[in-house]
Amino acid sequence: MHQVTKTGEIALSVIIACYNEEFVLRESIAELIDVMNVTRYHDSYELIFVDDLSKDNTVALIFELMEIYPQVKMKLIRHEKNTGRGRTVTDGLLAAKGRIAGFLDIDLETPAHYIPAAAMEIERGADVATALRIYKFLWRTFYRQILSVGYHALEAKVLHLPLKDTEVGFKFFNRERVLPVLTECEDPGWFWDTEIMARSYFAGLKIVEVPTLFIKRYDKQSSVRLVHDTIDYFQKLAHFRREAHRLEAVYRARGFSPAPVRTARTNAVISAGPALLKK
Ligand SMILES: Nc1nc2c(ncn2[C@@H]2O[C@H](COP(=O)(O)OP(=O)(O)O)[C@@H](O)[C@H]2O)c(=O)[nH]1
Ligand SMILES: [Mg+2]
Repeated sequence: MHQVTKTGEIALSVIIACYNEEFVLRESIAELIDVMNVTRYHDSYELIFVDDLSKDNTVALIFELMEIYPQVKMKLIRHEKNTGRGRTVTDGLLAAKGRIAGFLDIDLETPAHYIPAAAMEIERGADVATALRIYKFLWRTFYRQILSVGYHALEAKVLHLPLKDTEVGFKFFNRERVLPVLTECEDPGWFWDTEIMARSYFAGLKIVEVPTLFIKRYDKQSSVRLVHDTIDYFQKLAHFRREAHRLEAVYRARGFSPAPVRTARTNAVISAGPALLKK
């Protein structure tokens, strides 16, 4: 399944959506590059930074990182207006060159070492490999977990979407297969994550959920405004319902039914590292 990559060709694009990342960027990029360098993609990956008009020193730091790691292919796209996470990731995906392209939140709450596992699923024929967060139980994150479970129960009921974690900031795609779906997505913000997953599902793309350990950080503040963003989400979900049902009807009228969503075996995740190590 693994295709041979010609010298200089990009096999994997990692998009880093940046918004005020000064606090985490240097350490996270070091960790990400450490991971990439031991994979078979060590000489065929690119990092695409998309800055969503950060107010801190993120952009200066990106230029610095470009100098620190001259051997790593890096690109920077800068927004003139703050657009939100969805639009930011989209711009990265549109600029990506890799057969496999995706993004991960650069606070690395879903650690970078799951990238090989996600890439492996795409190499094996999945169109979308998305993280399925496994949380360590903590009272501090309990309300977020409840919200997350509630949201996905609602998604299943309202959108007929059988996915367990659509909102995670860690998704990799077969780039060519997802492009038509990507251009249909409308929401520029957080709801984009639901939209891309729903549209992918109803376009018949093969989705794999990869269980990943989620390590919540307490040394930084979340940019999610819990009450505001939750209300926003529910409104958008209600609004998107009609579109999801339309997509489902169109798809079924063509005689198809959506591909079953698969959960990657956890030991596949563990074995993905060595399997993808460079020779
Ligand atoms: N492009 C863009 N990214 C944002 C914006 N707000 C937050 N993010 C990014 O979205 C990611 C997830 O945010 P985070 O604060 O970690 O949320 P949490 O993990 O859900 O608590 C981080 O990489 C943020 O920098 C925004 O306005 N634009
Ligand atoms: Mg986070």
